[in-house]
Amino acid sequence: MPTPITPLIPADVPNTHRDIFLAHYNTITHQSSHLFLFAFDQKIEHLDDDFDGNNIDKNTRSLDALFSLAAHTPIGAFATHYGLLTRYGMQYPEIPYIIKLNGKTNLIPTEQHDPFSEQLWSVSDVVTLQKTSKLNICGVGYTIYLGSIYESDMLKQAAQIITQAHQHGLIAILWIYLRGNIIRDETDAQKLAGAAGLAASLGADFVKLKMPHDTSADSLQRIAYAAGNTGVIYAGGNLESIDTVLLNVHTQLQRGARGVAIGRNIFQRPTDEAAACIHAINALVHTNASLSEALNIYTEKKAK
Ligand code: FBP
Repeated sequence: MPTPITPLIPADVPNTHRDIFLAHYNTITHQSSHLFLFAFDQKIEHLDDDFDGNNIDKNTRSLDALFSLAAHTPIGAFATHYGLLTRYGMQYPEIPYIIKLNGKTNLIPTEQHDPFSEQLWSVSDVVTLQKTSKLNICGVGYTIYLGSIYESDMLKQAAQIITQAHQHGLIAILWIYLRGNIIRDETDAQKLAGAAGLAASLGADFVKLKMPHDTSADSLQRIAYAAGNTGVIYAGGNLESIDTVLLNVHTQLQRGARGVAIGRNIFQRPTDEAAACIHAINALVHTNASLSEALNIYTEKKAK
């Protein structure tokens, strides 16, 4: 297991909801305080770009196949938009869910207009859905584009969502991307450390960031320190070889990250490889496996 970290129950979680918060936290972290999110918000964020094309396996076109993959593999939680959950969640009630509450497409380039990702659903929508559906909804997610001229609007929405989520015993996760016409480098370690500290200041339980281009121990540890007791998890990015994916995850975890949030590097592979990839990442994130152990797990699971 990774070094145990006592789960922190934020002060804005009422006494009546502390056990519920802890149960959600332990579910999505497999009681390790480390988080493996299967990120699946791309249907809004990238429209159909990630679901068809060269090197993208055809199974990726089936939403049922993707929910089924999440249901039958050891992910920490499946992060998806509220609308998709209402359409597929009841068929896959065993999945722990994180519901993304805002979103925007990739049609308008940043050079033309700074990004603003508007809130589309509220925490109270989530709480109502949780009560009526009895689905295993463990938390909510929200994206901020730091450096956009609209960042103050997104900061306010994020702050309100985190507070309301905690009041209902839900985990709050921020996706923070450095993006806007003043941002020259989305992977600058100093600014990413700033984003990590900002997430802590808003009260987030986890913050998802892009990996800095400087992946030295100093750089990644600086970001982890800046986040304090908010867990830093890193995004996956474009499809890469399995060796590269597992090496990146291993390096991030060794250098202070508390997990990963990966989408395309899982779902763009054929189903057997995607499942094997999830098993290998789970071993790294939740059970502290070595890189060679994770690679062996991948090979064994793929062969089955
Ligand atoms: P991937 O692993 O597919 O990169 O997903 C991680 C993610 O953060 C998604 O949650 C999100 O849709 C996407 O990356 C955003 O990427 P972009 O930098 O293109 O906006």
